[in-house]
Order: sequence, then C-alpha cells, then structure tokens
Amino acid sequence: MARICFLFACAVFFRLTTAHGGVSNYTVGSTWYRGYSPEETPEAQVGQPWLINRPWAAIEPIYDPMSLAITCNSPGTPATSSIPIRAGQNISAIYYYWLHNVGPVVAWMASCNGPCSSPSFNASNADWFKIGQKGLLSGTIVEGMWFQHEFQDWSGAPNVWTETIPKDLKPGEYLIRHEIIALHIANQPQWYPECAHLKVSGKGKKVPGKKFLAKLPGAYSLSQPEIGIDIYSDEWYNRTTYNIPGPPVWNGE
Ligand SMILES: [Cu+2]
Repeated sequence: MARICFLFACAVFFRLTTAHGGVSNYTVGSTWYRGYSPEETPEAQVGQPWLINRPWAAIEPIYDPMSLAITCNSPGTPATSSIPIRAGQNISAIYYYWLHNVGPVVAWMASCNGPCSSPSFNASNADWFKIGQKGLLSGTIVEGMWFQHEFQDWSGAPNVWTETIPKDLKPGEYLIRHEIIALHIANQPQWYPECAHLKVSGKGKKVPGKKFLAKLPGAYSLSQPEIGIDIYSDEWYNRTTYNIPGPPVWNGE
C-alpha cells in the first residue's frame, strides 16, 4: 500500500462503525498519511517504512488517567517514519464514524529531543504542550454541541479535526498526540489517544515555557471536577461552560 495517497483515493481505509475508535489517517495539505489500523495485524504494519503512527492495539478506551497507556495508547512503541511538516502548517487528524458526543478533544505535542524512534526517548516522561483544544461549542453540557459531535459525518466522509503547528516552533522531531475524552458515562471518563511522529521544519526558535507543559500521564486525574464528572447531575446538566483541564494552549508566544 502506498504510504501517500490523495484525499478520496483513500476511502479504502474506511473503518466500519463500532462503539469506539481513534485516528485513522492524517493529512497535511493534500498529502494523506495512513495511520496504524488495529483491525489489521501488527506484523503487516509495525516496522514498515511507511508507519508514522505509534501502534495502538485496540479501539477500546483507556479508563485510568495514570496508566502509561495514556501517553500514546498501547503499545505506543515508536513509529518507523514521520510526517514532514513546516511550522505554521495545518495537520488534520481523520476519524470515521466517531460516535461519542460529549467531552473535549485536545491536540498535544512533545519534543523528542532527537529522533522520536530513539530507545532513549521516553514519551511518558516528555514535556507535553497543547497546540489546540476544542470543547463545548454551544448550548449545555448534555444537550449542547461539542466539537467531537459537530465533526462527525455519518455519510461516511472523513471526520476532520484540524490544528496548526505553532509557526515559530523550533524545528526538530516531535510527537503529535490527538486525544478525545468521552464523558457520556457518569464518573467514568474515557480517553482515546493516538500519537504520530512529526519532523517539523522552519526557521522558528521558540519552545513553550514551563506554564504550558504537562506530563502524560500526569495532566489528568479523576479528582479534577471536569474529569471525574457526572454530566447528568444537577450540578452539571444545564451548565453552558466547561473548562478543559490541563495547561493553557501554547500558540507560539
Ligand atoms: Cu466508545
């Protein structure tokens, strides 16, 4: 299978609807990078020269925010290749038939301080920073519109989530981590994280300051009111604001 193909030629990567899911593909401009597929064998994917995704074995959620699987899912071992991208360019994560409706989505990056495939780089101890997050767009917590609901397309077309690499970010190898947090079950949040390797180019010189950094695991805990949440409770049901936990988004300042 070609590593790169163009938007509609890749419909072959359709993932039929199931109760859970994750990132299927990534696009930068008109270039499409296939992601890891838990529906195909690891042998057909791990170690292949095209693999830009850290492998994730199953579409099931992660329930424990302190689990090492929170970092880059499981097994989350290094990819073989990386997506080339310029600082300031957009990257889109593509999902199919995403079906949960409530909760935020957060895009994170972390410098690999060298090759992301190096055995000495530990993603669970990396300094992660947010490059974008999208939560409750309108209405109330339970009945309103969240981004993870709005971006769904039940015609079978790609569900597209786009973020921008901060334009002054220092070039180098980075992980990008797309995370959907689903909050539809009371007091049992679900995480759906996947990581890909990026090779960022450009002339930027900036890196995020301390207040923008967090560890994964570490950024989330069940004692955070927005995480250990019963959205159906009187306290939350009709609220029209939801603050996404974790550090503020770094926009390159
Ligand atoms: Cu699910």
